[in-house]
Amino acid sequence: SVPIATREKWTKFGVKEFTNVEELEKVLINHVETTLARSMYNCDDLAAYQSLSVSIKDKLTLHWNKTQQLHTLKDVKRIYYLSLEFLMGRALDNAMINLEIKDLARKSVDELGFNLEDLIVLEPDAGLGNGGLGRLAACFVDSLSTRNYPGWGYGLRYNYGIFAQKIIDGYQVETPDYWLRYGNPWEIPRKEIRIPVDFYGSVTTETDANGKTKKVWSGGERVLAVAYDFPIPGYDTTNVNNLRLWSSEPTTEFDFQKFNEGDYSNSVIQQQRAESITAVLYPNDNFYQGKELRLKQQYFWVAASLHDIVRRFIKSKKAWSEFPDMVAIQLNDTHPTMAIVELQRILVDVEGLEWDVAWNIVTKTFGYTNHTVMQEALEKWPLDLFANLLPRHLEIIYDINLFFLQSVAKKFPEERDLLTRVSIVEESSPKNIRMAHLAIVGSHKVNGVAELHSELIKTTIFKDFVKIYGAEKFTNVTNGITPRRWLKQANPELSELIATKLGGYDYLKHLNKLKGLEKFIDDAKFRDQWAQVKQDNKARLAKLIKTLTNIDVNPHNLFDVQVKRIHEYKRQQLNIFGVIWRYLQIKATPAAERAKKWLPKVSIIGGKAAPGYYAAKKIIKLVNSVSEVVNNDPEIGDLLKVVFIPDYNVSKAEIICPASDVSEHISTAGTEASGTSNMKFVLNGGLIIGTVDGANVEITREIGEDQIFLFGNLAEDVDELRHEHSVGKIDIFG
Ligand code: HBZ
Repeated sequence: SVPIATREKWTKFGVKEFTNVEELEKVLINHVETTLARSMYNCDDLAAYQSLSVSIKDKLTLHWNKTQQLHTLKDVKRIYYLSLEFLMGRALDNAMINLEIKDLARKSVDELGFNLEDLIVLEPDAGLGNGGLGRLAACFVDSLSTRNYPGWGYGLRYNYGIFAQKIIDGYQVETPDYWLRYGNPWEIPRKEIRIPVDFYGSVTTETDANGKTKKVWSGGERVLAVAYDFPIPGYDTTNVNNLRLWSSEPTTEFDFQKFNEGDYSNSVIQQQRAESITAVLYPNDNFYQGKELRLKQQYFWVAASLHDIVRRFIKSKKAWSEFPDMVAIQLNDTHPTMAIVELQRILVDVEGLEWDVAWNIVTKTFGYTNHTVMQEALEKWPLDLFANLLPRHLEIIYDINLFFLQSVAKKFPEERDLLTRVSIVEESSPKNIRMAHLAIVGSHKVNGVAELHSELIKTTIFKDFVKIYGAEKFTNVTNGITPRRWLKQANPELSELIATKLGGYDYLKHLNKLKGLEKFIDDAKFRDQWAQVKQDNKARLAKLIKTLTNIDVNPHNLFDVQVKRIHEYKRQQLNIFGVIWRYLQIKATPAAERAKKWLPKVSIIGGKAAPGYYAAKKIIKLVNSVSEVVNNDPEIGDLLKVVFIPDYNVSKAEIICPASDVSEHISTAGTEASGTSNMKFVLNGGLIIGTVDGANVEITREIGEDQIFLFGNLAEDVDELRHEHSVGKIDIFG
């Protein structure tokens, strides 16, 4: 910090944040003329958007500084959420809402000649995630800030987010999403935070003066992790947390041997390889694909984040035994599991702690969240890939496994099969590292994401571990969504209507206050207003559909929506078969009776398929083909319309969720861990057609069975039914 004698000046000239329309106008003009080097003569919407964003980012930065100072001063325990995905969507509208300055901002930009809504839509989505898992991380950081937790997110700053989906001749075509095209006004580049991360190389054993041996890993390739910070505002608080995303850069060390050999351009190309680590988000959801670059991404991110966390702890000059009192690290799925191994490596190899002392600290620090029970989604890294990329880490994994298996053998001496089943190393050929097993062994708690799912992991994939550790290690933390974005931001009319009834917006922090609406159930005026809001939101969606697909839909007809990643287990195929059936039934109905018999309906489907997922892509094509036939059948008219919404993403979800009459959450029971869009739709007053799966179960308990359309088999019966199908006991055509 600066010399004490100079501090008076620092205080006197400290930056003041804007608090009214005029002050914001000044800041805006200042940014246009300096930061953007423009003037009133060439300030277009994009410049106005950028200037407004930087102005608000500045305000957040001041709050950020104070928050971090306070947390350091008070020496609080911090929670770190490690997620390979943060599906943030747009930041501007959300920041204005959380800071409660939207009206102020509207007035300022209006007085300077711009329209706020026109600026908001210029922002590209930060699409650094695939689906539910990534959006959950984004909702969590909002909630951590809102509830005044000292919580940081750690992730990767991909140059390319989830691909943009184009529909050409009914097929999905992927195009790259270079979201940083015009720069990113919401980030604070911390180019001075450059953390070296090593790969490959070899391990040697060294003996020190006291005869103690230690392992030394000399990496063969080094890259730098550079920090970019995203301030995360909370609602109705000045608490601003940090989302730190790492970007890979080459080291400035140069390969002089190559240089001397005259191979200058090749040695530059080598360096460029470093940048490829954070170039692109892997576009799979719920599917494991064992690519080396993906493992590199995982270790790069984990090593940089732990280095940062450990450095912050060391600054506090506390004893290592206090580490778990100051640091909690939550693993979003198995993607960051290497953090367990990396912390053990730092404590043992670098800090010189005894193995058991270190391991005790490690297991107290980590918690692991599981998001799926499906085999094809569980990460298993081939052992030889590991041995090559991270040789020292593999040794540590062997030791972790050895000590773990020894303890199991001691407790269950008669059960040799148990050892094979729970081993971190899968004795297959080739051998694999089972990341979920490593995550369980290295954590003090393991949670599922909805009640049914948390029960299922205990009775299926992690059954053996319940026997070993006891059931208390396995808990449930049902997913949630932030009501700030998914109600106030997505549905301003409804949130205002609710606020007038509940006497303010406190319910946005305490959703149980919505119970207070029950007493207005028979209030005819309130019900009319509610219906009108739904109608307005449907009109807004109809307009979006027209822009995106050129299809005209009547907003007075029933909107039946299914938007989520396309996956066989989510059963968009079941939905579209239902649509085909309905179409044929309408046609089979005598023309004069149709209008009486069939409720006019619009079936809306949207979502991205992983680029290599053949069946999912075929489902998209099928939906588009059905749409083509149905929408152009003059016999059908308005009775049925089928729409595939291209490029479903967070900002489109904000328009779609408030506009459903019914939405579909129809996965085969036992396959959807939780689902979170189900919550978004009901929060906006929509009904659910669903199976008894994921969080549908808890939603049903909250709202009552007569408020939801449940159908289908129970999870516990699915296996047997599947078996009966496969042996031909059930004749599906019979
Ligand atoms: O996580 C989803 C679950 O399918 C959903 O039921 C749950 O609500 C949500 C939040 O808990 N899982 C994913 O979205 N998973 C992925 O996107 C994913 C991405 C990369 C992977 C594996 C899974 O390697």
